[in-house]
Amino acid sequence: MIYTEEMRASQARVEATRNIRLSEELPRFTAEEKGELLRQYHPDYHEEGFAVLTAGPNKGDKVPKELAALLQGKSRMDTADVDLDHIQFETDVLVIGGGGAGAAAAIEAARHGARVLMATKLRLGDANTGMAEGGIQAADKENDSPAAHYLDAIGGGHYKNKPELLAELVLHGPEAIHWLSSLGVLFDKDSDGSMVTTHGGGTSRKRMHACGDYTGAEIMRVLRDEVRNAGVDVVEYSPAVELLLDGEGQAAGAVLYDFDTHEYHVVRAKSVIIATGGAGRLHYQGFPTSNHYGSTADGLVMAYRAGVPLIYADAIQYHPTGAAYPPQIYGALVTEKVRSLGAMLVNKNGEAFLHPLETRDVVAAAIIRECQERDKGIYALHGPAVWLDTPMVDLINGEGTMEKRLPAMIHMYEKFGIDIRKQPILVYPTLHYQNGGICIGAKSETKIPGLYAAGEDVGGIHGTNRLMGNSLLDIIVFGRIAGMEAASYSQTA
Ligand code: MEZ
Repeated sequence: MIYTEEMRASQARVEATRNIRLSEELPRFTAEEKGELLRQYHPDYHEEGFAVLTAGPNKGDKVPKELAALLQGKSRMDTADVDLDHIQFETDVLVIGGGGAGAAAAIEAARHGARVLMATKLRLGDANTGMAEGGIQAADKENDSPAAHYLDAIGGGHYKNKPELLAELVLHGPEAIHWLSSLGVLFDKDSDGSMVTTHGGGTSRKRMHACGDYTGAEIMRVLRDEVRNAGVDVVEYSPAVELLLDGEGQAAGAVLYDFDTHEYHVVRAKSVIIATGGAGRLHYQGFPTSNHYGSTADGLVMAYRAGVPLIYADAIQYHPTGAAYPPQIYGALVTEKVRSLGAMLVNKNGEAFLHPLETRDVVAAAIIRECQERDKGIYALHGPAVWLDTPMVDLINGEGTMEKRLPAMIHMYEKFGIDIRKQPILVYPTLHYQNGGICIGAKSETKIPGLYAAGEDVGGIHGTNRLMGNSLLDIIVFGRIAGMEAASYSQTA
């Protein structure tokens, strides 16, 4: 690894801060200071990155300009090439998207007696779910409760969360962990067999359940198998490009575009679930992203074009710690779990400038302020960055903790000759999550009869700022609900 002189000097200063312990004594912001930080430094507040929608159900709303162009652009379906009367697939439930939410939905729909077809843009399991690292939240410990989980999430979400969706999320948390365990997900356990749980940013209790730092990959591994076991038909490399409605305005299927043959396929379905994930690969405002290649807002666009409103489509989450060096992994996720295990964010002068478990929007804004305004960032080839003091994890929790709890991250850096157990790493916010999305009700239903949505493409559950681990939870909770509801709708349609 090549360090500039400045980086070497900074590293020495970081080492000098190691006697600081993660405690309440670290800088915490007051509510007023947080408000000011978010107003001035949060990337969402760069007005020039947004455009006002001039048509559709959210006419007049401001959304990222890249998204506005897609929502109002022309259809990706060339109508001249599509014969809607030529039906290639007929099914009860069509699930669009092969990530965690789509898989959970497909499994439940099949278990509830429906014929299920899943259409995926890439392969089954190619999705943000598999890239999720740090954990899944659920209030299933004695000192915790869904009510405490609710209060944390609604505070973190700036009280913008839709209460009925958040209630559904937290109440089903323990059941979601149980469901995943019953399918074979191997969560970390203590020697007495109880699940290990940790804190995340903005959580008042330790309720993060994890599988090392590859929680999403482990969940996706199990869900992928279960989709196959449940007898779901999977059509890969075939993104849906347009929804079909019948004469009464009810969901009736979708048109797929086959990447292999470049043909359109018409799917007729009695109910449809959109689970296409986020939009990080649109790289709003030129930000790097932690997201999967498939995350290009497909579901949002299809739903909007069919007349379904979006909620908080302007609320984007920047994960505070994207890798800022080396360039090969620029923007990749450095899990919040590192901070929950005690690592601190440290500026050029070796100062820990905030409590590392403030909520994500506050931490991201504080890093940007450190770099831009206070000139305490470190130049890291693509731009400024701050240190994340990873060796602190072993120092606080005992040698070997990193190997046990963060194996994937050690591996990611090892490839570039960096040993994160010995060297701090450089981080900067990365585009991570779409807080807003398709409007749904507590049964995952949209305003179009027979059309459901689940996962990162929906909005309202997390308000305008999601807490760590609540997304892996929502894909399971609302994916399963969508699957059951769509199956039962298809039986009446
Ligand atoms: O929920 C997330 O986004 C998450 C767990 C990310 C992480 O830092 O690991």
